[in-house]
Amino acid sequence: MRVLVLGGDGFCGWPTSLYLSDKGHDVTILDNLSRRKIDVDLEVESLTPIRPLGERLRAWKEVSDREIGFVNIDIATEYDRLAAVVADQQPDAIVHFAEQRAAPYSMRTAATKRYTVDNNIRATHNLLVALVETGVDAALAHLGTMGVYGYGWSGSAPIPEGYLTVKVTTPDGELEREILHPANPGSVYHMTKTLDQLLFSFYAKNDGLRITDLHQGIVWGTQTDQTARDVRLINRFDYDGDYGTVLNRFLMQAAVGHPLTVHGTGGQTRAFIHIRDTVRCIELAIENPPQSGDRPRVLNQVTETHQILDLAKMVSDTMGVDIAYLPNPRREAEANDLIVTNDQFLALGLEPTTLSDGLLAEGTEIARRYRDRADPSKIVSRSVWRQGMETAEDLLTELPADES
Ligand code: NAD
Ligand code: USQ
Repeated sequence: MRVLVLGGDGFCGWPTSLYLSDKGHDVTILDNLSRRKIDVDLEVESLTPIRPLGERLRAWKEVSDREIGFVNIDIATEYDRLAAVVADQQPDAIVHFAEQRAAPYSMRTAATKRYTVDNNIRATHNLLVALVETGVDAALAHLGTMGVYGYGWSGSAPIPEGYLTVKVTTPDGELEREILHPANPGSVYHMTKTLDQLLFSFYAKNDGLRITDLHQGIVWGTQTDQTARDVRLINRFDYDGDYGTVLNRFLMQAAVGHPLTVHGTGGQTRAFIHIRDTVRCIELAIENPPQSGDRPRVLNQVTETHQILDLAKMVSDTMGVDIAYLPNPRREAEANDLIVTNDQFLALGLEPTTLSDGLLAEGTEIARRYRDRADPSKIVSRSVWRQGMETAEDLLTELPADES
């Protein structure tokens, strides 16, 4: 298949590009490298020493004898170029990762809120319009998020895959309908993913676009079989308070001897998936697209759920670090149940990789190897959901600066 990977320089996009290339697909990355620029603005770097994209691509050619193309393009602002690439490449499939993906970053300032909405919504809409205008019948797989459903809305009822059956009482009796699951975003970032869903519904209905929306949980891990083949292919590992996600943050914090930064009580339950399963799910999604005329297919891309405090205790017990209970910078439920349906991926053949000592050890090993690159002042999350919220600032002096 000819595949365009939008956002192919990112944490999920890079290993996906390599995986699909390894499987014999003809891959072209479209990316504006904005994620690398945000690191510069935040004065932080991936814990792992990621190489410039050109070097990554040359290294991949060397180790695999396969080429991955690259177009440096802003999907959100360069519509004409995007449409020209789509028309020129005539892709069979497009994987859309190209959005600003950090909830704390999206809540940081007025500017980052506006950037997140402008970037994400325009990128998605430009892509949909480009498909309609060029008439290219590519299968589109978009990375959405479990966060569109919100947490705790339906108590202990399992979260379905995208659609909810509702009964409406009318004068003529009871109507049964399947509707998009009510959206209940917890951040400006998550809100953009709920807006994406409406764009997909419209373009699938109006133009027959074939769209799969992957409601992915929190991705953890770093390496895949492909990124591990050469140090120049190493994947990014975000650990800072805006972009680091919780389990990778805990592994890194343990490696540098920083108390584990549990927000609030740690009673929040979230869905997780290892990066190795992310790349496999993308392959399954583009190999099994919906038909033209179908509504968007929604797949919950998750393999397990965990409570944050349980994860912290697990890491604390194995690595001997303390847990710090910090004031929660977010507005979110202190505790929630979460049962998620992921039947469709299981039926398509996904064999879930679940949290295991081996994988945790691998993460810790990477974090230890590169711990000298960590800036301890960037660990605690300072982006707050509302001005005036209590933050961990007061506790910062009590946390060790660096015990590595
Ligand atoms: P990332 O920030 O590492 O990668 C995103 C890539 O998209 C970056 O390389 C960035 O430069 C590029 N990009 C952003 N805006 C662009 C634009 N306008 N034009 C061109 N390129 C642009 O993020 P990630 O962790 O790889 O996440 C990828 C996708 O998966 C996101 O849409 C995210 O919402 C979703 N997702 C991620 C996770 C996770 O835990 N990382 C979980 C669920 C869903
Ligand atoms: N948390 C802590 N301590 C930390 C960091 C986070 O207790 O040091 C808590 C948060 O308060 C939150 C939970 O852990 O309750 C998850 O936070 P996170 O930063 O790991 O994940 P989140 O902000 O939800 O976002 C990440 C990705 C996003 C993706 C989402 C999937 O950055 O792109 O969409 O996971 S999901 O959470 O399923 O919506």
